[in-house]
Amino acid sequence: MPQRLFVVSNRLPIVLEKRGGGWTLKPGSGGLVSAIAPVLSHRGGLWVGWPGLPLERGGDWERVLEEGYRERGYDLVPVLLTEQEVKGFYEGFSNAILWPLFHDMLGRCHFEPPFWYTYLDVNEKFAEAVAGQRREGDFVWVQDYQLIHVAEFLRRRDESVRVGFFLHIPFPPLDILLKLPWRGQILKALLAYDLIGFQTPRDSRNFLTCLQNLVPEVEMEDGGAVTEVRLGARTVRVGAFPIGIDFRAYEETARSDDVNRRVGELRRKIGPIHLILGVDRLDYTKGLVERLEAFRNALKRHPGLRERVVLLQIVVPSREGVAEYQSLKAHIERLVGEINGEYSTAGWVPVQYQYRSQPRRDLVALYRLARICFVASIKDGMNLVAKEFCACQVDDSGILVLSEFAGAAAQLQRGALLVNPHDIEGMADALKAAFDMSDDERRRRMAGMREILREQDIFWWVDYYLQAALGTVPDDFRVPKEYLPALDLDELLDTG
Ligand code: GDG
Repeated sequence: MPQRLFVVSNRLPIVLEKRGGGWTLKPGSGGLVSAIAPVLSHRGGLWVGWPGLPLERGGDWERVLEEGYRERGYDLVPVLLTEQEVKGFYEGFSNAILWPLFHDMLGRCHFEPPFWYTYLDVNEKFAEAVAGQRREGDFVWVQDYQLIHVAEFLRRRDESVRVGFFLHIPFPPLDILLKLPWRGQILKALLAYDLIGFQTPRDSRNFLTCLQNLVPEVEMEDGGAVTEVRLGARTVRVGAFPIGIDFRAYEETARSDDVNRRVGELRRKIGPIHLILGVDRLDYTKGLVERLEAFRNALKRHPGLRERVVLLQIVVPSREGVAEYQSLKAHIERLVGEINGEYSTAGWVPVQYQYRSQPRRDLVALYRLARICFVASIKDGMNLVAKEFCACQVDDSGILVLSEFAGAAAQLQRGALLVNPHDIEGMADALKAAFDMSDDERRRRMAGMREILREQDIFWWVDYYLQAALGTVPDDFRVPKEYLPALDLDELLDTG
């Protein structure tokens, strides 16, 4: 009997909706669900998470949840949260403290003590839900920053629990982590895991440096892909496991008749204009303002781009209850208006802006149609949009302009045009370089990126993480090299 797997994430991988008198249940979308679901069905297991809306025990929804998932070979275990808990734990500690801090945005943190206590209470609730179902030999895999303390609460009940963690967002450097009033508790909570997975070698290094400096008693042994950290009786393994996408599924959809038809329709509508595409959740980490400024700068300094390119920026509504996100939306909309006011001509509007989620088929058609995908994150754990764009470039003809501070830069550094999102002119010049790039170079770069992403897809990621957690990391595991820009020595030495 294989060991059962428990996946624990803030949200359950479903969408539960009240329709008329009853409930409907839809599977959640996204690579994580499609990669983990087969492993769960095969090993047997459970997915523990919040259903995403305020619910009470004993309602019809419970039957719908149970029946909907019986045939899938694994169970869903809902953790119910009150409105006050959602405010303190999710909107508060998770999204107004850890999210901005881990993205190096100290100024956006609201270090309010009540958020911390609610975070602990809710993490304990999640741990209780796991403990209630766990049997000896099961492996518990906790996902992301909302649930850092789950292992600590689990170990209080049973020291022998086997539990791993994966952080989807970046881990900050020492000087930033030090600002967190609860830095010691967070580090201690992470040390309760058996395996900690980060997106990139840089995140893993940041974590290890924090430990070395703040807990000098730790011993570390660098084992290549995985570093072993020892503190007293505990051994914690730490490594970088860059998350992938379901590459083949994207590629297949991009080649489908349906998408071909849609691409044809869109191509007829836009004519010979080159499409620059941005797709992001509304978030200050995604560099939306910087991207618009860079596009404006490109139109100003490279007039040859006028009437030849359009920036289509799709922004998916997110965390709409938070004031910071509302003012970001207003800022973006003002900029779009300004750029269009300055540069539009009869028949050409330079920025198209859509504030809504797109059906997946339409998104894939846009990924395929775009000549340039423009990702300008100020900081990003990985950035799946960059990878999805490459998977959909089945003709190898598009160019990825990618922020150096997206985790994806480590894997895609040879193929993408890497940019610093704080360097508006640098980004504008990269757009121009992308526009002028020869067919050969475009194809060579894209083909290289597609090869990496095809191999290191989401199934590879799940497999390697679980192998590292349950056995050993195979010898052929290739850790991506950290990306660091090569500065020009002549410029550095030029004292002028
Ligand atoms: C976190 C980390 C890390 C977007 N617009 C539409 C749509 N999407 C889908 C994309 C993509 C996902 O949303 C966004 O993923 P990202 O990776 O870009 O960003 P986060 O949501 O911030 O994710 C990130 C990730 O976790 C995984 O570890 O990469 O760094 O921040 O899959 O396709 N999907 C549809 N319509 C849209 O309009 N259907």
